[in-house]
Amino acid sequence: MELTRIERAYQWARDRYLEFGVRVDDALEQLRRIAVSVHCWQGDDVGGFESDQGLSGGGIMATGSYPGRARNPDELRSDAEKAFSLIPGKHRFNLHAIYQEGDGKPADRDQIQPAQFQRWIDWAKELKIGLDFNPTFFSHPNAADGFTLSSRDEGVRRFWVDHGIACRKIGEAMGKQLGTPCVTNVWIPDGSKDVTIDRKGPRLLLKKSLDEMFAAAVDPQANRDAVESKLFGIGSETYVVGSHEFYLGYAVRNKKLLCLDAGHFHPTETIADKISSVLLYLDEILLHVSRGIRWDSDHVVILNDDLRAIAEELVRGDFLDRVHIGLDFFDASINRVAAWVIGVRAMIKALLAALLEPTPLLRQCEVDGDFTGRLALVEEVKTLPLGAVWDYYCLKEGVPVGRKWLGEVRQYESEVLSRRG
Ligand code: RNT
Ligand code: ZN
Repeated sequence: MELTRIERAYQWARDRYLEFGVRVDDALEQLRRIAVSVHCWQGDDVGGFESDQGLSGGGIMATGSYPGRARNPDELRSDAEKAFSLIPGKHRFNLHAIYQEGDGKPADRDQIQPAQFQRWIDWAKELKIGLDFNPTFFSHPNAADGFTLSSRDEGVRRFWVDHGIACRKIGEAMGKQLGTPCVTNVWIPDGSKDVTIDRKGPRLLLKKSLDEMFAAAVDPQANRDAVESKLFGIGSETYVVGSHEFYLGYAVRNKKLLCLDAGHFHPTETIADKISSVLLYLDEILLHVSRGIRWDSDHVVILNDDLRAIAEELVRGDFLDRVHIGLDFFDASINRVAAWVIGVRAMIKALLAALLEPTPLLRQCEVDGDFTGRLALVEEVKTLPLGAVWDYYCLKEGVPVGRKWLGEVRQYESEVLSRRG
């Protein structure tokens, strides 16, 4: 019988890990408590529901035209629920301001209110999940010239400051109603394509705008502010106002969360190595786990070395309570529900692998100067039966084991997604 096969494999895996001093049941108990913030924007190619123009500007781009994109909040919720039903554990959902849902004409960005997100909040309540939030500083006429919070046009700058304040209040409402703090993450596309003379001016303006935005009183128990840096974007190759140094300094001085996006650094630079440094100076951080291929391409996250290194850092440094794990990818070339499932399951698998690592043993080798042993054991650990533990976890969490989830996504595609125009 299927069930006994999975359980038998698990028993055997448990013994194998125990040989390395690892207690698998404890690892699963810890894993169960980790909530990953699943980004809404994989479901509709970062289009949002303000208009049907889709993603525009902002230096980010979704490529592909796989059919079945969610066209409205109900479809997005239904797709997300499908994905959640195929992912073990309890997670969170991460919204952007462009996913507002009022009655009638959408409110402009500086006017949005918690009311426009009440249906999302009620949905989250029903699912017993937390929400996270993001102001949207792109896909808008006031962002057309590539400058928002650092705009030299005072009216435009003010508009975006007001948008940021409105979003923090929405985040506060989400956090209050759901009983779990909402992380509201600020990312702006501001920058320029070519030779830039004044690199200082826009940064002064951005600092001023952030100060104004964060001056508005919002309960930190309900809403946490994060700021996300970037190296470059399409159309902002030469200069990005909100660089890593800019936001690292800002976050440290103002006690904000720093958001590290895996695609926002030089291609050989990994965010895994930054975590233990920035957490010396910051209480909490946010991750945007992504997969850049040659550039910040936002490919679906898979279980590769980079992902494993991030998860290992969180476990080895005992950082799980101080790091909010968010995902950030958008691939329009494959089934979008499958993209979510693949990415979130990969993240959870990476965390499981890290929790199953015989860290004390490896650390002891290191402390003893036994680098031979350290390298040898790291290689041995790689082929321990992670898959058997993963299957058992899925079984116990009541989600499909192995590739069975794909059958469910295919069925959903033929019954639901393929009927969308
Ligand atoms: C863009 C940033 C940002 C966005 C989302 C949609 O480069 O990574 O986080 O991907 O806000
Ligand atoms: Zn990001």
